[in-house]
Amino acid sequence: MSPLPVSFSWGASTAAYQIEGAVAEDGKGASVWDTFSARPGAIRDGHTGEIACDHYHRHSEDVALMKDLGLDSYRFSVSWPRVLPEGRGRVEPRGLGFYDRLVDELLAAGITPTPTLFHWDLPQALEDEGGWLNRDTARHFAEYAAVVAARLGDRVTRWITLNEPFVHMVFGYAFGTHAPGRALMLEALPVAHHQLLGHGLATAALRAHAPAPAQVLIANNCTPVRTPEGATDADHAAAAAYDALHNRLFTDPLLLGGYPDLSAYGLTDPTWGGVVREGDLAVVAAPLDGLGVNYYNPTWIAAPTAEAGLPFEILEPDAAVPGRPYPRTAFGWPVVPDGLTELLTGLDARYGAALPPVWITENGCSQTDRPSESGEIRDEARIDYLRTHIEAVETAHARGVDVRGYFTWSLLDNFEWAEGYHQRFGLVHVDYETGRRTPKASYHWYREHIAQARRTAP
Ligand code: PNW
Repeated sequence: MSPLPVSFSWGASTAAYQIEGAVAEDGKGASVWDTFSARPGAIRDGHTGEIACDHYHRHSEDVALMKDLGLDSYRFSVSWPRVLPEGRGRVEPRGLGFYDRLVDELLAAGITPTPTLFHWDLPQALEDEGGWLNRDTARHFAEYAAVVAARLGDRVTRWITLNEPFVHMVFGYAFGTHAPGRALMLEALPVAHHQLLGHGLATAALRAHAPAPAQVLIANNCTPVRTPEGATDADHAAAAAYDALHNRLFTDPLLLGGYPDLSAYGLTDPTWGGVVREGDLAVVAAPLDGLGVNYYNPTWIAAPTAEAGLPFEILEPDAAVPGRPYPRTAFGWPVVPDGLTELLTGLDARYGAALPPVWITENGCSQTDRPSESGEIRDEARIDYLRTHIEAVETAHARGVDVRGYFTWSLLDNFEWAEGYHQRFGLVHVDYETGRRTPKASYHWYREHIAQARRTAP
């Protein structure tokens, strides 16, 4: 396997609501996740992010773990309502101060801070005005980006605007299984455009307000779309329709300046009924310094069996690929490392020179990790997962894809959204009773992997 270059960046990711806790401390405003997790039945077993990993108070201990791990970069998210409790206007200095100190601690540990500005915790005050269904939210997002850039941008040089606008639109606004809990189905589509517009406006704001040159990325959830064996033309058409919604709805406007054909969804008006306005696409397509890719698994698609509804059907992997069961994570997600090579080489083939350097901004697996009697956590399946997915990145790199870094999801076990604390994705185990951190076997493996990659890199 051709090794990754010495400049390759090894990292780990987290997100504010999933780890910080301290949801009402130091003047923080409410976010949609504070509201949603208080809703009976919204989250498995009524869990909330109120305390989470208590990272807000234990950040120094967590940075020490990252330093020991040997990370080059750490991807975290800034909580918008910590910085702007009402979503706009008044800045809360204590909230901003937290990230200021975190950045200093990371830099002192030799770790490149890679903040994401929006990882789903919209200020509730903005949700009350329509959230991402309201075009104004895009403008407020850019104002918030400017505030953060002015404060951190002398030291932070790599930024991520949004995390997974697709998953946020679908779970938050189409199905309602995530905050803000709206079930609008295809009526949620404006959420995609307003997030992308916000991304474009924020990109300009970061470049204008950060004292140091700002590299700007976006982190998309990407899935290679597969069809079952013996697929028909109708199955291939369904797969193309799914690809347009999950992947190309975001990468096409960002990289090519236009939306994909959405006629399979009954959308033929290029303005989406006035949502996409003149000049918007040029804002969205502001040149990116990198594309962040969050990869978990491929999606198998067939033609819909039911009348009406969506133009595709998502297949269970075992139904799509009979006789070859994939290993599953605790979440039930199939483990398919070659899907990551397929995804990366597919992006390269589709976008060519328009594809900026790629960072894997999330990749990881949930397991039911429990300390053994001796206190060790032997998460061998996670080690396999990491090793095979990193090899898949190496293969894509050897095939010419300009991939610059790999961030595993996640540094710590954390609040897994609608699943509460039931899914553990961390390299570090968190005891939610005591807050105690215990590095798992995968932590030690990743540490060794990073050290060895550095020693042997060309
Ligand atoms: C991502 N899916 O979410 C998020 O960026 C993280 O905050 C999250 O903890 C992580 O992946 C693990 O779930 C996803 O159903 C949520 O395909 C759901 C899906 C994918 C990503």
